[in-house]
Amino acid sequence: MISKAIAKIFRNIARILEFKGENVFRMRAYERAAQNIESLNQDARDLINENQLRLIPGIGPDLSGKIIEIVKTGKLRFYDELRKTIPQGLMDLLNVPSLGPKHAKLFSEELKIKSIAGLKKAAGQGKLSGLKGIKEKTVENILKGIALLEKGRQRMDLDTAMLRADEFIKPLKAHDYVKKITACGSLRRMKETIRDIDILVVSDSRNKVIEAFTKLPAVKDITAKGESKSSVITDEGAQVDLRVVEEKSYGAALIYFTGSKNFNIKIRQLAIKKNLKVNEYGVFKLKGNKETCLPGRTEEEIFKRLGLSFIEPELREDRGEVELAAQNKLPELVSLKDIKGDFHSHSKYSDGQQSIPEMAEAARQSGYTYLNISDHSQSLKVAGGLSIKELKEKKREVDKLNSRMRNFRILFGTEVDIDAEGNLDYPDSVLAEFDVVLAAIHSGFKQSETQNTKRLVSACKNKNVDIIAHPTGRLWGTRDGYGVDFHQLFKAASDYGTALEINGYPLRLDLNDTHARQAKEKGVKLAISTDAHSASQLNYMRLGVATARRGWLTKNDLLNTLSYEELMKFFQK
Ligand code: DGT
Ligand code: CA
Repeated sequence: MISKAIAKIFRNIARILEFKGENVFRMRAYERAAQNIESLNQDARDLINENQLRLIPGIGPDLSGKIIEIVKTGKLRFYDELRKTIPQGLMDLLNVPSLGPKHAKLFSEELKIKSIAGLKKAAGQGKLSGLKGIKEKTVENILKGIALLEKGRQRMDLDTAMLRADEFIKPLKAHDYVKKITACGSLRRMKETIRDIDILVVSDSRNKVIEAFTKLPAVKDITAKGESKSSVITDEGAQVDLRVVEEKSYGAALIYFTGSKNFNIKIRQLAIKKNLKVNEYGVFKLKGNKETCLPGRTEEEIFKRLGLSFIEPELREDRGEVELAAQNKLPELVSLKDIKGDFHSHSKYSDGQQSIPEMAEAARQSGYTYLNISDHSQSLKVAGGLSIKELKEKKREVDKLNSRMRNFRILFGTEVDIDAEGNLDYPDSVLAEFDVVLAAIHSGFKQSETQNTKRLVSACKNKNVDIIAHPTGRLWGTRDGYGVDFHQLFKAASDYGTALEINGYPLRLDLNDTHARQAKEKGVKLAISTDAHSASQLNYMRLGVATARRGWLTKNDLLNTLSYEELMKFFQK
């Protein structure tokens, strides 16, 4: 079980307490604990040490006891009892984005709605609009919320999938009969969301592997158990498929199970042209009715046999990569080791969990040479936006810390809010004082595409703005991005030398792979960042880098690969 599962229970408790109109501080305490646990991003079993638990902000003796109970038993009695105090099915309704507790209560009491399916049906029959305070627009938003929730449940975000895969890969790797083990499928291609996790193992003892796999603590149900493959469901409802192959088929199996399906089709067609056959067992030469198996232990060997240079898994989507590999013209993709710093992080000054020195130390330990601490601006009160007076205090701290540090720079930054008209939340004279300014939309998502594009374009034009953060505003499972005319946005970003962000926060990944690739083609520079609200979230860089790789980006397309001096030159500071 991963810490996200505990966070979910705490968040549900907060929703029930809110629904019941109970002590608002208690509700917030659960909400905050959920946020903090989620951002730890680790296996819950590592969380069982009470002394360490108490170090998490917002976790006192009561909540740490509850965490230990969940880790040990997979359940929380307090939560189970609490759920019994609300009408059945209401918990589901409370989880629908855009459906507040007041409306959930109304529907459950007036229409006796007990499930999301029931809510959908009632909306379809026009039963909701008749109720007090429910307009047509409200119903439309509720239906959108349900669609998002359903979509979100069908697929996991990449970060969750990676953590879940680790719960299988780590313990299996420890067995001496497991010679090789790799995550395949969409996870290896680092797609932004994952339906099921595919794992490939090389072993001479298939039975032992399957037995060990199906007995892992993360397994809740076994849905298939054969000689060389098995499927299980985890306690959080994710499907994990395992395949065991012989050493001699490893390369072929790896290509096949990594996919994508369209990529595989392309590869097979190419093989046919060369009088070869490729499947999950190997490469075969066809001569009349006879097939000879050619060695296919590694992917490299197989690609070579097909006349292709190595194609990185992130590119395998049949988006032109096979054709370029045949000409040996694939771009050299950026990798994590090229990254010199992060442009988007929050400290305790706004809504982050840690102090500036703590964030800086974690960044330094990641091998970075700079970190931009981009706290929110004054209007964003819910996220602790900084007044101009508080900025002065922050600047003093940053200067003091920088004077003591060698080979590392804390960048004095902001994530300045773009208002409904496209104005920025600090005057130009204040913006000019920052090392790096990120501008972002945090409200007015429902404005027209034209207006939102205008807001972003006017931010690009401001000479103090260096990067547009999370340009589309989408949040997986919660809201789609606001409409943006990308053609205009890319043109403005390129004309005014404003970079666009690839935000690596797991539910954002914004820009996504396709838009990042289009931006690059339009001459726009990109900046990968994590939007970290705690030191451990600086790790989201791996997701941002994966998105950049899926967008075909090289070192030269990104600002993160520049040194501090080159960066300041680029930003004209
Ligand atoms: P997902 O699970 O929807 O996030 O995406 P994938 O790509 O992991 O898809 P999945 O789990 O259905 O299959 C894993 C890999 O197996 C896939 O990437 C390619 C291969 N594969 C599955 N079905 C087919 C198929 O019908 N034809 C071919 N050529 N390959 C397939
Ligand atoms: Ca899959």
